[in-house]
Amino acid sequence: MSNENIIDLRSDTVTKPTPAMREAMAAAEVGDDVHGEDPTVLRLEAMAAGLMGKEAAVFVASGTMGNLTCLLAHCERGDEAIVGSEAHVLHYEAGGVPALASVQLRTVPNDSHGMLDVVAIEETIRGKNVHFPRTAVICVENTHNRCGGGVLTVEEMAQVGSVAREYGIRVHLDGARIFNAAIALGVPAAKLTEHVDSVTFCFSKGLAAPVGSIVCGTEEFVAKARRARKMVGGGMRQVGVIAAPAIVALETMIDRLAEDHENAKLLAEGLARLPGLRIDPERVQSNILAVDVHDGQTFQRKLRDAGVLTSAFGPRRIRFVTHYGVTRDDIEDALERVRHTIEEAA
Ligand code: TLP
Repeated sequence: MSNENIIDLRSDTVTKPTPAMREAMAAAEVGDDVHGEDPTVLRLEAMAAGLMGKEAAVFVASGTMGNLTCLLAHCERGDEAIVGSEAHVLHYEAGGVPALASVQLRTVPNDSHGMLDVVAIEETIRGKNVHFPRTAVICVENTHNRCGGGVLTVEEMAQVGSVAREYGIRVHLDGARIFNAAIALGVPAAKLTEHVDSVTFCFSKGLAAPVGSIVCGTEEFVAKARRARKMVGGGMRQVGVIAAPAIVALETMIDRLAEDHENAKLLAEGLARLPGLRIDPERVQSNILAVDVHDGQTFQRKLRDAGVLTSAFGPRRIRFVTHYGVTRDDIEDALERVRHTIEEAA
């Protein structure tokens, strides 16, 4: 099958830069960013900090590097971080936090849209005892990838913040898709970060920039994260060439995420009507769909043969992600191909 015929719903990470991004890359003013001399990076960091309502920001290579540098900055060796049982940092970051930060990850269950039970958090926070690790930070994720793109509300973010404050613990937000959450709720992203000490978000997912994520927090925290970034080899040089498309992403790509959410709804409604697929369209809040099937591997293979690419959350749970590279017509086409695939198998 030719590439044009493939509908790639594996992830919003597959998005390609827009023409305006490519132009911005070619024209970017650059300098040595490790010396703090890249004007484009400085501009991007100031913009991102402003959008998150934080004092400062540091540009990093990826979402994984964002989470790792934040945990390095929040924790000491042997500390514990509370994370959701479905957290990206737990499942998909190659064990980097325990391996490289010497921080133990302790889970509390995520509910179906990704919220952590605050009573469970309280019960998990360690008391003072020579035997115990120190609970340093609570990590939340919004939107929540493995919880089907679930969105945590401003109130839910405040609840986590309030329990953390009560116990003198920091909160880190993996906001890889924070703007999807903000658009879904119709609130400025800064409302979702009011109660967190650090947030990382990605330019290279639904915002379609080719590379990069950013960490935001207080000046003091960002100075620590900047040092941690250097430690893990993330000090970059004339990096304005990749900061420039990230600026274009912030300027032009946030509002259009609503289209991805509409397409995800449309896809969910269509899939829900097909035999053998279980998904509740009411629960689709952003651009990620989790669909339950009997035999995920076979289903994925058949869809791939029909030119529809998906990814898997597990042997019986398939993920579809809508994004900039997929139009409403593509969604209708994909639904038709899924329907045909299921009919053929029957
Ligand atoms: N997620 C990727 C894969 O790693 C699974 C995807 O295709 O969705 N936090 C969250 C919530 C993420 O979804 C991701 C990427 C990251 C962090 C890591 O970002 P990168 O890939 O830039 O390291």
